[in-house]
Amino acid sequence: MSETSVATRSNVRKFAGAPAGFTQIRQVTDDEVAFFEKNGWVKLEGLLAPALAGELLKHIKAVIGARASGKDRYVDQRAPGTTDKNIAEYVASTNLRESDTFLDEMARSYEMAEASARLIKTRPLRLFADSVFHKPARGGEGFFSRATPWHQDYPATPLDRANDLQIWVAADEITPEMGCLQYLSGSHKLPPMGKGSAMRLGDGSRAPNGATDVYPWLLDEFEISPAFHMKPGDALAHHSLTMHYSQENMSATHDRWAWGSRRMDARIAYNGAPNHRTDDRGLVLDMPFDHPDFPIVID
Ligand SMILES: O=C(O)CCC(=O)C(=O)O
Ligand SMILES: [Fe+2]
Repeated sequence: MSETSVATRSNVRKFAGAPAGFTQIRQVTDDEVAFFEKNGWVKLEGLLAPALAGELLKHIKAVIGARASGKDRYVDQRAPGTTDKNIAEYVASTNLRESDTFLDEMARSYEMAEASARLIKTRPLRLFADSVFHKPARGGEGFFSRATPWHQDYPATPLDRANDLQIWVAADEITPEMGCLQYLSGSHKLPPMGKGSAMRLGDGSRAPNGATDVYPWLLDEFEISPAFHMKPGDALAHHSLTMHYSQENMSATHDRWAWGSRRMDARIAYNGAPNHRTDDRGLVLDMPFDHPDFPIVID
């Protein structure tokens, strides 16, 4: 842990105003907020104007390309010595904002923060992380081409309480067969039910479908939301306790490109669980993420 990464009074970034100029991001409506409250997810059609989605796609492809080629050292820095290809790919898919100013500004933008604050009715909010969700066209070997098993986001993160949400933006067109995110509507009222990677069958092997293999009653209790046809700039938002999954990308020709960013109640404290997004950044157990890497994005 480097001296400079430790959160001290002098290096804590207070809310200094979010990057301006993301006027191509619209605000959420009262109906969308009500839908989110009831279902734990909501579709935000045209959250980003198509031109901004195009810009987003350009930037995420550039970062992923640079990380895959090794030109960008992010994976070495965040997960030194990793030899597991899946872990390397997973780490490479997170915090693109740390390699790209445009993505950093978009992740910290007032507009994304305001949309998030309205949906979870919480202020102030901090940025937790951003991620790219790239499912290469069918035939891709990668871990992420496959179906994403049913999971909640909260259990995999070192947050001491579940009051945060992800906004998942289609950076390019995503047809239903390309693996749109789908939800168990209303499942945000569930307690945390285990990490996705901890979902095991009785014989100890990985549960291929995730939480619904271990708790099949979930599928009786909750309805699965449709696989939407997402236009570039359409978004889905979900609470960190909402169960979600996506099927594999069945397209033979089109990669699925989505960009997620996650904002949390700024009062949430660090619980110390290992996570490559937070390890060795100088976070303090049972204290808020009062650290420049987790900036307040709205007060
Ligand atoms: O894009 C996917 O398939 C998974 C996304 C996801 O799990 C999330 O946004 O939390
Ligand atoms: Fe997730």
